[in-house]
Amino acid sequence: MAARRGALIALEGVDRAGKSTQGRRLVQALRDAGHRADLLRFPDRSTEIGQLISSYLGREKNLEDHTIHLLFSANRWEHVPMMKEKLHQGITVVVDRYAFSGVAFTSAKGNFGLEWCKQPDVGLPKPDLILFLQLNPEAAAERGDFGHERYETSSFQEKVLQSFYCLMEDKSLNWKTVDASKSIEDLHREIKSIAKETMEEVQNKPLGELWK
Ligand code: ADP
Ligand code: 2DT
Ligand code: MG
Repeated sequence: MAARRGALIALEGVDRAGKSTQGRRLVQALRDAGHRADLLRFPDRSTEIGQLISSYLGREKNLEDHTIHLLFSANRWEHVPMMKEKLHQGITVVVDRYAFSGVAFTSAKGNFGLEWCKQPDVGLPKPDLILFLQLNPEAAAERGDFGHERYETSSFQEKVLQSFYCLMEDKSLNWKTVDASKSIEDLHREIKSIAKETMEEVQNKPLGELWK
């Protein structure tokens, strides 16, 4: 029998929903429980492509809208060999944002269809679970002001949210919506439990290809 593989778990959701907090907590808890688990975040600003993306987000650099979309996708593809290796070695990979943020943010610009936005990410490792951290705008606002990066306005974020809802209609993906207004601890417990269930379920199943 082939060795058991790790699960690919994506965290998505609106700004300040707690994706980064829960990603760190989840990986730590899985490790504490004796599982092998690693956290990745997209964009990964540490690579050459990631540095370009970071200067775009920080408004130091202007890039044409198609161009930046493709760079976000390239920033995922450059990690694919490493992600596959980890998953096949039995390491669970938790990603803080993934292709769904890519599609939701570009399509929120208005002049981009969902299908065009999805194309560059077709064939990426398919998440076994996409946890959508749902939080209403008022609750998000209580967690602090927006930063000063591109996209950080409430009108744009509302459009992003509508794009996420369109993507969630795709029943070939395992979306699970969780209530992100809960305490960090309660949400962590819920996420950990769903993650562990998924890890059990997929360990002997082949890794899928996204949107294929
Ligand atoms: P995201 O990565 O989704 O933007 P973060 O994890 O960075 O969100 O959290 C945004 C802010 O909200 C941080 O200050 C964090 O400490 C706080 N926070 C995260 N989760 C919760 C929660 N469940 N309840 C209250 N505050 C939270
Ligand atoms: P954070 O580093 O705070 O998560 O913000 N984005 C992200 C895109 O526009 N396309 C993508 O493919 C991804 C992964 C969301 C990063 C910002 O970049 C946006 C917020
Ligand atoms: Mg974050």
